[in-house]
Amino acid sequence: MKIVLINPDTGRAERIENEAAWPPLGLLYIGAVLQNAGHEIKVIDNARVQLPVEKVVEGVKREDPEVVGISALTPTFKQGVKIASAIKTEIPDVKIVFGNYHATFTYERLLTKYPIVDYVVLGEAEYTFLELVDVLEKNGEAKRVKGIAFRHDGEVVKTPPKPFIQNLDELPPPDRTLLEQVYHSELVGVLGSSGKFTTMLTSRGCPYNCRYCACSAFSQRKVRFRSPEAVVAEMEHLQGEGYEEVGFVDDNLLLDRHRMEKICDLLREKGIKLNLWAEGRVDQASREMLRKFARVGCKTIYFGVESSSQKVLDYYGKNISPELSRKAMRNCKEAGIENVIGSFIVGAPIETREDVRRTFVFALNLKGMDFPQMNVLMLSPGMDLWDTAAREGHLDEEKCWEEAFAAVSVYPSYLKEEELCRMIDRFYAEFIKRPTFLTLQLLKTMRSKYRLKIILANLRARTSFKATFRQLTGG
Ligand code: B12
Ligand code: SF4
Repeated sequence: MKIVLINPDTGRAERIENEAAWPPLGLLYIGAVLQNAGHEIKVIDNARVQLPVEKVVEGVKREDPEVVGISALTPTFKQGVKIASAIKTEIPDVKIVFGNYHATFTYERLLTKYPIVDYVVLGEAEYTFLELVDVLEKNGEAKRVKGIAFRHDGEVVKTPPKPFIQNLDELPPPDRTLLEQVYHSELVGVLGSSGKFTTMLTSRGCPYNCRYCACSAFSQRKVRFRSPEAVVAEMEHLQGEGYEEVGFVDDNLLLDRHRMEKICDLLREKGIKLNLWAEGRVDQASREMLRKFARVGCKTIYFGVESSSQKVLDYYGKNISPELSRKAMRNCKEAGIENVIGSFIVGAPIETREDVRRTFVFALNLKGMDFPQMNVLMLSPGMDLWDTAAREGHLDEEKCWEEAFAAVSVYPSYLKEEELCRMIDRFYAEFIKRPTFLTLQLLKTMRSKYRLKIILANLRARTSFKATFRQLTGG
């Protein structure tokens, strides 16, 4: 069958941070599995190419597919529906299938409100989508496919859940040739990678239960690991394909320290030289593992620091302390990781202005951290804080299910979203304009071939550091 898979844009003029920066890896996994079964696949990453709806539809019409799959995260859901409706108008017989986080958590309302959507694939989709396509091809009964939802006699029907893929090594690697564009990770308008960039994963799932994160519900806290050998074989292949930089997008990459060390050992043995990006928890930042990771090319690591207030960390269900964050940053510095980013979340309903300020002061003084990423706590379906808000009557799901909302606009809170955003703008300006920060980062950049290469890439692409600096400093 001919199948088009679409990663929609947000449809908003102002781009969400990083929206176009990283490839839609889920679609590339699905595409690889469907292709192996003989189907013909076209992927449109509209988050990247940002075409207007009519142009996307034109592209789809040219392919004349029997099935169109739409990836729906909360920020891209409404645009996904717009694109799907326009496609259905032009190709009425096409089957429209929605998947990914937002579709999985809202399938019932989605299928009730939007008759143009025929099926929702719930959760991990490679084999479920394949089975659904087979059933559609043979005019079989959809109810035999596990892990989907659809309308039947005016009712939304959900089939029994599909078990998770236990052996991730059996999956074919994601087919990155399905994307026409070259990706360079992008940060606030400047290129953030030294060369050709892609993402990959070494595991799926997370056993933790942070209340602001949908990964635990999506993976039902079940973790599955790829073997280090399979991970390294994929990286060797990527190097052979000319990739220079790889970002790991696992839910919880550093969970098993010994497995990480094994991956690093194998990368070293094979002489693989890629620049690597990773995300991790501060309680999984062992110095020995980080040392090995830095030695095999880990250049950038994001740590979820979240807050300097234990009260707020406990509210988030994060199970860490500010002291652990300090230690993780120290360990990264000692291990020689070049870019250490602390990711923070402010705007918990229980957080006062003073709490937020204390977190800013903490970030300003966090030794070893190169840059902070300060986020406002947003709620979307699938998160515990979303479910709690609905249960406690702070949020009417019937009206709100299609969008994300700042927690302070939902729960009774001390602060308003606009004030938080203003505080964050001022914080960035203060952070960046400190002479100590500027001097240290300048020195680090002058000593780092990697950073200099990124600057060169930006000069070649004529991006504007000035505009980014102005945006970050509000000036
Ligand atoms: C990499 C990443 C990004 C990248 C790229 C996103 C992309 N194009 O996939 C960047 C940096 C751009 C990004 C940005 C944002 N992200 Co993000 N991101 C991730 C991350 C870490 C990994 C995604 C990934 O590649 N996973 C690996 C693949 C294999 O899994 P997958 O995408 O889930 O795909 C599987 C299924 O979902 C399903 N599926 C996926 N697509 C489709 C389509 C169809 C048709 C079907 C049937 C099935 C299906 O099948 C796939 C294979 O099993 C996830 C968290 C996570 N660990 O998953 C968060 C996550 C997806 N991001 C999230 C958020 C909130 C954001 C931002 C809003 C952050 C921000 N404030 O700016 C933006 C929004 C960008 C946008 N345009 O929507 C949330 C989404 C929550 C939600 N309810 O939608 C997540 C889940 C993180 C979280 N903790 O909650 N993100
Ligand atoms: S924030 Fe990280 S550790 Fe917490 S549940 Fe999400 S993926 Fe797991």
